[in-house]
Amino acid sequence: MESINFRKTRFLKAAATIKQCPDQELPEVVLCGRSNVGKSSLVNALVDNSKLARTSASPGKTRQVVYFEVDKRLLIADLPGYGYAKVSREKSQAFSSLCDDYFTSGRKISLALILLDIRREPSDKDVMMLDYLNHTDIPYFIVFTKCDKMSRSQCLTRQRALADSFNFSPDASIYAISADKKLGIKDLADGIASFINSLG
Ligand SMILES: Nc1nc2c(ncn2[C@@H]2O[C@H](COP(=O)(O)OP(=O)(O)OP(=O)(O)O)[C@@H](O)[C@H]2O)c(=O)[nH]1
Ligand SMILES: [Mg+2]
Repeated sequence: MESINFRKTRFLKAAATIKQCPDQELPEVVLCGRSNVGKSSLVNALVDNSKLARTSASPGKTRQVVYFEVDKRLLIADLPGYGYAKVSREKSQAFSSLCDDYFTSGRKISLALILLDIRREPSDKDVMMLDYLNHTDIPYFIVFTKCDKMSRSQCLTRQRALADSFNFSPDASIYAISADKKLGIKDLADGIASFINSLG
């Protein structure tokens, strides 16, 4: 398998509207999930650079689609989180629709990573997102985040419970990670690389 060097990642651009999104010459991997779930932290863990994507303890940090180009092989799109209520309703709708529109804009999405906080019940929006993806041919991985907040066995129990109650596609790959403790990051990077390689 041709390896992908995630360390060779550069910031490409930030887009506030679909129109500003860059041309797609490379396959695109999209990170989505509620605000504060750890999308930007995951980007930093994957590329082994704690300063590349901006993260914050208060939700709503990423307000645009932020693109990173990895090893000239793929784009990572870090989407604004959904379900962030503290901004004005107008603004919150603008972020949320940037996320929704993203999937219906006709943009080619090679792979979606759906991030779910291992400790929390998936929100209505998470469920809608999964339903939506199950009705499209967009492949997705489920990524449980913040697994350092639980013991390994608690984590496994939680993963099983969540997989039982949610409609994950039978062929969706499931990963459990901690961006903080760098757990499961190598596995996920390998999963993304082999997926990208399989696109030929
Ligand atoms: N304990 C722990 N905290 C994490 C982990 N990943 C992210 N966090 C924390 O969760 C908070 C939110 O992380 P972000 O990466 O900014 O989340 P985001 O999904 O990009 O949020 P938005 O940009 O608002 O959509 C920060 O305080 C992170 O330090 C993790 O693996 N473990
Ligand atoms: Mg973010």
